[in-house]
Amino acid sequence: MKKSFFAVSSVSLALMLGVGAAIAQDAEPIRIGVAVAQTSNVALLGQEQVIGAEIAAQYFNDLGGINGRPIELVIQDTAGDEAGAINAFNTVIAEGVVGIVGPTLSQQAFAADPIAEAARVPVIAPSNTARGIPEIGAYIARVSAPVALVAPNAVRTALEFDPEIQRVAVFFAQNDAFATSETGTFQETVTALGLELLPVQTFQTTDTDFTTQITNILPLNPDLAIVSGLAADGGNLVRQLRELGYEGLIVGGNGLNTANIFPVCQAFCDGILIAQAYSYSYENEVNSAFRDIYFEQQGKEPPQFSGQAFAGVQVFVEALIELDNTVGLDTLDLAATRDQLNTTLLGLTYDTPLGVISFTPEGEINQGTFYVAQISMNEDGQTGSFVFVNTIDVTAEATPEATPAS
Ligand code: 1QQ
Repeated sequence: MKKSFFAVSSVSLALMLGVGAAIAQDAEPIRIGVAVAQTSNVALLGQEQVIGAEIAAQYFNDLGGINGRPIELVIQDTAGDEAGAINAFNTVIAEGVVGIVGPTLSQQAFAADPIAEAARVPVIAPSNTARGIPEIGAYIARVSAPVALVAPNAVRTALEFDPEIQRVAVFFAQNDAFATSETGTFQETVTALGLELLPVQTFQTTDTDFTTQITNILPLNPDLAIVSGLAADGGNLVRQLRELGYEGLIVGGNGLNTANIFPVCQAFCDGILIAQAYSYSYENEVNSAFRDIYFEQQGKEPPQFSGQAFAGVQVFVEALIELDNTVGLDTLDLAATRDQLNTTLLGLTYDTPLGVISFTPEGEINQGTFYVAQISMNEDGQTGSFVFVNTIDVTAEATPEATPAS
């Protein structure tokens, strides 16, 4: 596994060497907003983000916080819709956060990010993978790689598993911006691979019965089914596909990328292929520490949404330390801190649980390695795990200088 110390910020090096200062007793905390879904169906995805962000805050505070000042997370529930995300963003901005990690869905980001943009508050999107997120504004960046780069890997892996695949059934939730973006990528991939795209089936993220869509498509004998939705709807669709007799491979999109679908599709979750932007077995110091803390707390390996939320907090922490070292946080008021934090964070390189990452000037993530996992359900039909079945190293092809020195 790759271990790169290339172009890591001085902050990362200091953290790796464990030379952080201790937090002073009376030091004023620096507030970072975490606005993700803690209620509604979207909490199936968002609750993993809270865990990742909290572990990051604990980890970096143990290393001395921001040069001796502690980080304080201001965690605000967005629930699952746009209005909830707008409310949460307004609340954390009013509470004086220097930046926001959130929201959970792209659908929410398109509504809430313009609030942060107008207030000049930097946003790190921990799980907004639709096309067009960094382009929302100058203060919007993401640590969640776009589906356009991540999702095709699952289809290619399905073809490696079964080279006989020809006819592909595609389902997507048409009321969700991410699912609409992701299905576009899936459909382009299917066509580019020379496969036959069967008539595309649409649904709503609020749907629970998919009989119509499934009975439309099963007579056409699909060899592969691809589902772009969220966790509850996606899990139910998978379950009903199997109940109605579909036996081929299933690719699930990022909305199904959580063990929280296990209670929904139960034994029928078995075998779903899902592309990943994080692997718990990635080897670097920060991921080992994150993985250990997560495992101790949760009794299982950390999932992608927790890893990305950790990385979102890490970006703010390391950029704040850099800003303190270069300019001095005590010389800046809140507005200037937010403004300069945004500029600073876009310029650094970070050694995170996701690997070494940086940003384009627009705030798009540069990330080198992606993965594909397959769900393996245990005999009880209730518990299971994500088994990593493929690693795709983009960095090795694109930027050879970023490969390890040793
Ligand atoms: C998006 C997503 C979600 C499915 C992640 C929680 O990728 O909305 O962009």
